[in-house]
Amino acid sequence: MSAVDVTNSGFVAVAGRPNAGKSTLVNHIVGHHVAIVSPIAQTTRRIVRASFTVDHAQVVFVDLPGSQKPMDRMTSRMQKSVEASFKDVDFVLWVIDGSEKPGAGEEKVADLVFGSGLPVIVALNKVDLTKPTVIMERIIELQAIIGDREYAELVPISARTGDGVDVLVQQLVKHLPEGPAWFGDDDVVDMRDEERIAEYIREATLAHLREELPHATAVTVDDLIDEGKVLRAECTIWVERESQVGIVVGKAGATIRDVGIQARERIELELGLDLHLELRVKVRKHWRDDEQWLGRAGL
Ligand SMILES: Nc1nc2c(ncn2[C@@H]2O[C@H](COP(=O)(O)OP(=O)(O)OP(=O)(O)O)[C@@H](O)[C@H]2O)c(=O)[nH]1
Ligand SMILES: [Mg+2]
Repeated sequence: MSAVDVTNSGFVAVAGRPNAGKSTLVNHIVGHHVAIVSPIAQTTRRIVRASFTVDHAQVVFVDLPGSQKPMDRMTSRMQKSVEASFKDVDFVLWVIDGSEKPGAGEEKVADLVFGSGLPVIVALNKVDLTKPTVIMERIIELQAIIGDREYAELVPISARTGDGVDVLVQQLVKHLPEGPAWFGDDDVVDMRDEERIAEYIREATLAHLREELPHATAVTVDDLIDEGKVLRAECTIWVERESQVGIVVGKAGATIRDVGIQARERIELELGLDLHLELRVKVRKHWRDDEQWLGRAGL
């Protein structure tokens, strides 16, 4: 780790409903595609910690899975990891999809983030999809949900276009306590290569699969072999039923080939290496409810 001259630093839990744009926002601020993103809810399954350093200040973002009612052991573990993460952070950045009227889901997240007892900064996201007059309505609706609970700041932003993100970053930095650099100049994200590879492959499967299938897939890296000029990764895309294997493979192998191409391009770019990627598809019945398997797969 190369030294960074930092006087203020802190950990920020990035919380909110699935699809609010938490990971998109973290990627935008840290300037790297560290967290996978998709239009499908529950994209983030494992917590990603990523750092942003500016003017002697370092913000460590803790990008969380979206908060929602658990449906199986996996989603229940995800929700537990969200609650546990609040113990290790200095404040919460609550990201809200401002293109939708806030409802019962947002009320539950409000209880969660304010229940943490931590200072809360609110980012009203996706303002690129929302007319200025509607943004004002959203803020009023949100204030009704928040009631007399206090938040530190509320900043309208677009994680996609970057609108308002500078203002948000200024607010985050303003609230940082004194502290050292937790991340060096060169390490933006705290994940091992094999975890990142598994994530980028899953991101590519999310881009190519429809409906229920994305939730039924998981990715493991079975072997990473340094072959000198290239890194060879042998990976498995897990599904829950035999009938799903053919869907992931696609006609004459077209789908898995496209998944492989997208994943390899992303991995080579982000990890700065040449990759030889081997993908296979296997069935593991009910893996989403198998605690031991989830633990081993890092979920
Ligand atoms: N138009 C628009 N789309 C956005 C914005 N931010 C995020 N998105 C899109 O919203 C979708 C969800 O984004 P993610 O960053 O994966 O959302 P998330 O909150 O991390 O979702 P989970 O990991 O499932 O909890 C993606 O299709 C993003 O491209 C924004 O500011 N404007
Ligand atoms: Mg996410």
